[in-house]
Amino acid sequence: MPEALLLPPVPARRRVFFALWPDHATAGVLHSRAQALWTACGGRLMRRDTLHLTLAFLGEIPGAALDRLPRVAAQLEGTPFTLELDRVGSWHGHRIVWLAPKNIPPALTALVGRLGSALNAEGFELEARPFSPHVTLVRNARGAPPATEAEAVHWPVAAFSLLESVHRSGVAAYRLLGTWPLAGE
Ligand code: 2AM
Repeated sequence: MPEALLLPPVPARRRVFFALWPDHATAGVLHSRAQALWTACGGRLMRRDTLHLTLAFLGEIPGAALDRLPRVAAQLEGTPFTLELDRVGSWHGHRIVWLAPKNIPPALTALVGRLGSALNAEGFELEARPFSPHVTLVRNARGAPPATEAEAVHWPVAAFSLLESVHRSGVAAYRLLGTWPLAGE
């Protein structure tokens, strides 16, 4: 059989999004919080290596369009900031349990605004719904989280990333496509 036929097929459409990806220490703290909430609410614990905060969800885009995204990201200006994740909540009848910041840092709002404008200018369509920063910790939970206040998780943010949703042997995973520093305005 020719070698090319043995390679996995390249999907014509790719499911991608920009996100904040936690450093190792922050991911560890988020994971501990996720475990505590999962113990209280049941459902499906998000794996430590999948925890993130979505900035812009592009959905399924043609594979060829993917090449334009690194250029968009590299041109963005932004400043580093610290996220204080101190609010617990749930959506969709408690099925999605998340951690969010009570106060959204202006630098995060500015980054998401610039990213959205730059993506729109490149012809990418984003959802019109307002940005609601959160880290999903548990899915398919069976009950409401026990409290809405949480001791803050301090997340120092100095970069943002482009991710692709992939399925490996039926398990959802994210592939890192690129990371760009918030190097100042
Ligand atoms: P969620 O964690 O609240 O489900 C990969 O799917 C990431 O993109 C997840 O963080 C997910 O948010 C987010 N996402 C999925 N569909 C989305 C949509 N239609 N609009 C905005 N974000 C979405």
